[in-house]
Amino acid sequence: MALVVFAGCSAVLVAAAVLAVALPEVGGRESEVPVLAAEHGVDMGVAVAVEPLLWDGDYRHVVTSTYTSVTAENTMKWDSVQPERGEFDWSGPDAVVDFAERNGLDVRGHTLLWHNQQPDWLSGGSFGPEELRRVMHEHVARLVGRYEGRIGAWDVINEPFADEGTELRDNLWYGVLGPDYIAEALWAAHEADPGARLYINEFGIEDGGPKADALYALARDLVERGAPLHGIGFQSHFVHGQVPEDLAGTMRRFTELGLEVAVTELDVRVPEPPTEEALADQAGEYRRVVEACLDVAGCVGVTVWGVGDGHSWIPEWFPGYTAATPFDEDYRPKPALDGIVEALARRPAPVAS
Ligand code: 9MR
Repeated sequence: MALVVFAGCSAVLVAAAVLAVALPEVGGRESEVPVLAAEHGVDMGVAVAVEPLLWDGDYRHVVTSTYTSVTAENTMKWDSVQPERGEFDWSGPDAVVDFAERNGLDVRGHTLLWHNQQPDWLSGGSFGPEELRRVMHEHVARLVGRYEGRIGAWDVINEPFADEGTELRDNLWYGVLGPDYIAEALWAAHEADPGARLYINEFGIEDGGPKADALYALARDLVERGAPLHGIGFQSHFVHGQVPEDLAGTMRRFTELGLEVAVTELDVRVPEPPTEEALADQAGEYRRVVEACLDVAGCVGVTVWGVGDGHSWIPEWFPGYTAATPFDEDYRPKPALDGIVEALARRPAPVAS
């Protein structure tokens, strides 16, 4: 953007003008989010990447001024944490947890057992049940144990169901250990940190339907068997125009089992090019998702998947779609942020007892 500097204009004014261009609105509506979220007793979280967290002050500013919790977008996944067997890299996870603690943010741990982002030695290894069990227990014990008492909730199992349909996904764990790998991983995580809230995190369940029914049956079985399952994560990667009408209703089915729920990976992708109208509608969609969480007693919070549109997985994975987060590529708040604030401001906060 061209900046016209008039003769005689003081250096301070010029500096102020440059800052006004470079920084997101300080003290804008984003700063209302943490205050309102605290009144409701929920977290408003965001997925973070390590590099910009370390090197980009504007990125950090959005995180600390807007959100109350962080989820590591990639750096706590198996391929980052244990790239070679027995070699653990804590630099990324430590950076996220230290940053969160310095800034008074909660941390959600993501993720322990998943079919993606597994290192070659794991996905390509031909493990028998006993050895795979040992590998799983060691990874979970080291990772969860390292942050005992510091990471409040873990996505222990990520995406256990096939993309479509109602079958358990035929991943490494299922193939070698059978369906009980889920209970076993929950117990391993529980032993490593008895205070952590342990989740199954899934996508494509937000609107109810057969996949949600299958997850419900699994969750009920685990609860009945006394497994340490505490929550269900609703990933909530939505397409503009297709945000489900009754997310709260689907979440309530799970809270009736005594579980908590969370929206764990919210984004709403918009077709290119994003029009003003689409972004205005997207604001309403963000508002509705946050309202759904506030309307469910056991919903503990909403996490947005990406600090800004420049740090979103969407353009790479869904060519033709963009603008899925509440901040634009220059970290300027979008109407979606107003949607979040409106939801938090409109819904009455519970009266403290
Ligand atoms: O946002 C993550 C992206 O940077 C990675 O390339 C991708 C690799 O699989 O994983 C993305 O995060 C995923 C999350 O861990 C689980 N749910 C789906 C998310 C989007 O793919």
